[in-house]
Amino acid sequence: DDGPDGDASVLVETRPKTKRPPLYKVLLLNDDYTPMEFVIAVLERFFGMDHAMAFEIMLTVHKKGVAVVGVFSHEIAETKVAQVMDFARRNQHPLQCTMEKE
Ligand code: NFA
Repeated sequence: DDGPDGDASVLVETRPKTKRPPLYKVLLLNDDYTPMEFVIAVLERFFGMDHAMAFEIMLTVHKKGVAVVGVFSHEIAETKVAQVMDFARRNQHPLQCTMEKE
């Protein structure tokens, strides 16, 4: 950059850098006790899935142990995790929901 002092040593941006916020995966974990129908209801209620999609993702978690159920901004992901954990606790199911940076 050729500033007021005439210094030509500072790098100048060439292409415009569009700063995207980091995204977070929301994960649902399998356990031996939470009823399948409850997991389906969670996926419909908090992740906007239709019944067929919710059934499919529930089965993936059941068989593989974990699945990504959505990708969100940090704030939305935190809200989803809190909503699922609260709903599970209120219904006395051990269902676990976590988030991780993509
Ligand atoms: N494994 C649970 C059962 O057999 C179902 C389940 C699926 C739990 C997905 C948690 C997540 N009742």
